[in-house]
Amino acid sequence: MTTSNITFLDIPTVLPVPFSANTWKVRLVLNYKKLTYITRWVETTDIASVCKSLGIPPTSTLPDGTPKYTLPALIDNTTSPPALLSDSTPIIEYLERTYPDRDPSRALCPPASRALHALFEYHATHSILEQLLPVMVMHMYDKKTPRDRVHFRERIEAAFGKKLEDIELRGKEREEHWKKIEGAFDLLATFMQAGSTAGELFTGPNLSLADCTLGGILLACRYVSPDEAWIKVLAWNDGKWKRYMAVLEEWTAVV
Ligand SMILES: N[C@@H](CCC(=O)N[C@@H](CS)C(=O)NCC(=O)O)C(=O)O
Repeated sequence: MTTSNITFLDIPTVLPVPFSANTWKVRLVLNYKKLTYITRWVETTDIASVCKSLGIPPTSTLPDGTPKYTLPALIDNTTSPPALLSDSTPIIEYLERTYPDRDPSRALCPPASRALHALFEYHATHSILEQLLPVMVMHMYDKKTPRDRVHFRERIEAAFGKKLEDIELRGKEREEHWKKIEGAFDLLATFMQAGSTAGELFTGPNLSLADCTLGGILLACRYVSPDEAWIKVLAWNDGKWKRYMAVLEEWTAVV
């Protein structure tokens, strides 16, 4: 049995791997830093009750004013009292502070880069991650555990005021939406090509917070929609994302 001081809370699926872009973002960091950790799998249905019982803080507030709990979350028992963390970027900043690399060129998010990373995060969330729902919602639903399917349907249908099947775009609307997403990837590829010095990643051969954000989104595409989203992404920008993912592969183990 593996013993570890770090417990990472992630969401199970019916696949052998998770598919949340936000949890992948942190898992990439745990693997990159070669930290020993165990995963506690928590179905979406149970996130609030499990986080409350463990003392993990909420990440935002629901429209009715009650606290909203999300994953990823992380417990580090190395310290006393243990560190109880939620929200992907603060978790990564904590790991960076607590387990810095001896080689400064391997820093994921030096404090001076915080504003730029926040700007990138905003862009990636709004122009890519949030845009995936209308072309991936049924793929997500199918890959959730049976219990989580019920919870997912209730939550998303309440938020959108329509059935999941009607959120999913079809025909011409779907193709136009994919073009919009492709445009966001084109923009990234253009900037990355202009800025690249050594390698496929944002800042050279080493991982940065921006790579974790983008990597999480790409892993979500690969696992949620291997027959549509991932095939499209691989074909875009002269194979840029295939090469990019080949570099990230080293940090994608699920333990
Ligand atoms: N700002 C949070 C967002 C995390 C988030 O939205 N997580 C989703 C899974 S990808 C979640 O836990 N959803 C549960 C729910 O909405 O009930 C982060 O970056 O960690």
